[in-house]
Amino acid sequence: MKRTTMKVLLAGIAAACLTTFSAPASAQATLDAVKKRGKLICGVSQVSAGFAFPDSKGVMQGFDVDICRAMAAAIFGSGDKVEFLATNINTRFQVLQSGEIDVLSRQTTQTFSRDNSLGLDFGPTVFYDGQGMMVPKKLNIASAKDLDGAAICVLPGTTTLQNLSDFFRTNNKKFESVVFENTDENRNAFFTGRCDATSTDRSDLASIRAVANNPADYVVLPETISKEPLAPVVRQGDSNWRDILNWTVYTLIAAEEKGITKENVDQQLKSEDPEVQRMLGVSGDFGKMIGLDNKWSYNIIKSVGNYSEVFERSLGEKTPLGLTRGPNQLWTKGGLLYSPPFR
Ligand SMILES: N[C@@H](CCC(=O)N[C@@H](CS)C(=O)NCC(=O)O)C(=O)O
Repeated sequence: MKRTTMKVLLAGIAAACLTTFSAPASAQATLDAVKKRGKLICGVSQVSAGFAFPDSKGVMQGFDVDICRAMAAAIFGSGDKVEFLATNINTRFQVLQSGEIDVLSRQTTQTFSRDNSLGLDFGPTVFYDGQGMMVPKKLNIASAKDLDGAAICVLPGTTTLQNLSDFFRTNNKKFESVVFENTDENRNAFFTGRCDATSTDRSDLASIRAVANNPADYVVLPETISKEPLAPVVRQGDSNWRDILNWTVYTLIAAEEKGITKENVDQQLKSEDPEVQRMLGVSGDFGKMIGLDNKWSYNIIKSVGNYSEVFERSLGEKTPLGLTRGPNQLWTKGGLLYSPPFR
């Protein structure tokens, strides 16, 4: 091959690599509809302390709620342009499928069958959880393996019951499930002694314990019997919308990696770090590439802060839930949180 031909070819490849692909308008259907409506509709729980619950003024607060606010901020520049629709365990997927909500942000575990049979797509894991069991302290039970024959309060339509069956079968033990329709009933039944134990995601056990009259009356047993990667969910088939969800979550993680906080984000606009500049819209056109303002990431951080701020505000050690970061720590600190590069 002649040198000039080679040069032309390489220049062509380089140009092709750098060319930004702009998606056809129809691929942005959800974003267009949300922009036209002027607000995001986010499906959340309403009964889950730390994740999604109304405060004394009726304003929704919590970790899952902040994921919704982050998306609203990415789209509209304000974390308040969001309506929260209360969903429960049984309706959560239907309201998303039917288009009543734009995104579901609600302690929902990504599993193979949910991902591949419901016409839905999961975003990045926002909270790495696992199923645990909680018992009244007075029962003096030290391990889940001591629960042979126990009555266990659970919710239907969750991953919980299948995990319990697997765990007890594997350990050659039996249990009796006492099934309730919703968290309130489940919690009350457990608090009033109708079951020997209750079992759900460990984060949810912390949330249940946090609202007990005397949290110290209950202990969470040491075993974690499953993987429960909790992730927000969108409808399948709108890749632009899924990108907005994905990169909203990645912004929270990357902002923590880079030390960008709600407080210092304005100073960070002067950062000399090229990646910070691209994230915050100081250079490049990253917002435009996904149909948003170039300040989309700046707006997310200005509105809810970085991942650590979102976590500590609702779930951290200074909250009634008192959770440590555990696997929900940055990969650089031994955890599983990792953002692809803003490049
Ligand atoms: N992560 C599991 C368990 C979810 C779960 O049990 N969630 C409870 C705790 S928030 C809940 O949604 N309760 C509210 C309700 O009763 O609908 C799943 O996705 O199936």
